[in-house]
Amino acid sequence: MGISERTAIRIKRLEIQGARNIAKKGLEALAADARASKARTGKAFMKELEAKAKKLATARPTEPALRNGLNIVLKEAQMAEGLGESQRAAVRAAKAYTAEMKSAIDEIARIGSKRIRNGDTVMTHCHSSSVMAVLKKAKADGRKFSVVCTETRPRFQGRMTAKELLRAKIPVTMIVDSAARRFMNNADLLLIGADAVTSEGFVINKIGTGQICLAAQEAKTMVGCTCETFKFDPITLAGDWEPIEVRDTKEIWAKPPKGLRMRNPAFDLTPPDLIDFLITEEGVISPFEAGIIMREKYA
Ligand code: RUB
Repeated sequence: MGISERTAIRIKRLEIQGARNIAKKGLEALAADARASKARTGKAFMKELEAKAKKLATARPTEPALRNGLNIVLKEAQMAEGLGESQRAAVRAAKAYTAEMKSAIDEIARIGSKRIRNGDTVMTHCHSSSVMAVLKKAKADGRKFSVVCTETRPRFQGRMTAKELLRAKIPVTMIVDSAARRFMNNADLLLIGADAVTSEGFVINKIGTGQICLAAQEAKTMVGCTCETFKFDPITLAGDWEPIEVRDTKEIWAKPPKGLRMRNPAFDLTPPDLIDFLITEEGVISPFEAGIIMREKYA
């Protein structure tokens, strides 16, 4: 078993979490396997690379940041002439994509920090590395604010958020997911991450995001979504639905009573009219502009 297969298992088991982290680790794994490949011909190498990319891409279906990166690597390797050049092209493309991801999050932090004002209460859901980057940059920029984070059932990613904020010395209060509406009246900004954005501007993020955004609309609290443009999913432009991962119901209740039916979707869709702005590395935009950027980026 290669590094890609092992990484796919770790992604599936949620040992690697968050869209950005999943994409980064997935591409690093594919690059390592490409470098170490024992294939003897360019054709055999491509077959091997495609199979590994498929394992990674299907580990969690709602992850266009990973899928887009894998597609670029495959395309670059395919276009190169001969085995050695193909291997090098795959490694180069994976490195370039992860470097682009790094500069995108730095830019999002720089831009997003300005949306946090002194005295703000910022609410967040789940654990998003780009939301974390914005909050830490706002703190570094001298802003004083506090955060309310949901615990994020069933896997409690909110605990990762809380721990990271405590380490960064940003005041944080944790609430249960169902208390979000209760606390929304006192929030100035709801800041969420994204796993995917569709061509119509729907944001797909951790389950529960949609109802928290509804609570924000009711309370007239601004909603911002930190989102690198490589999370824009071109398959939606071509008409496909963004697939929503459905996880094992044991995450909800490990030993349920016999006969109980449960459902455990990992993500939900929030319509663009519930989101005031997307903070991308290209600037603050309306979610309704996602389709235009997607067309430019992936045409
Ligand atoms: C994580 C989640 C995050 C997004 C964005 O879900 O929904 O909000 O992935 O994260 P899971 P980032 O824990 O199921 O992977 O900004 O780090 O890409």
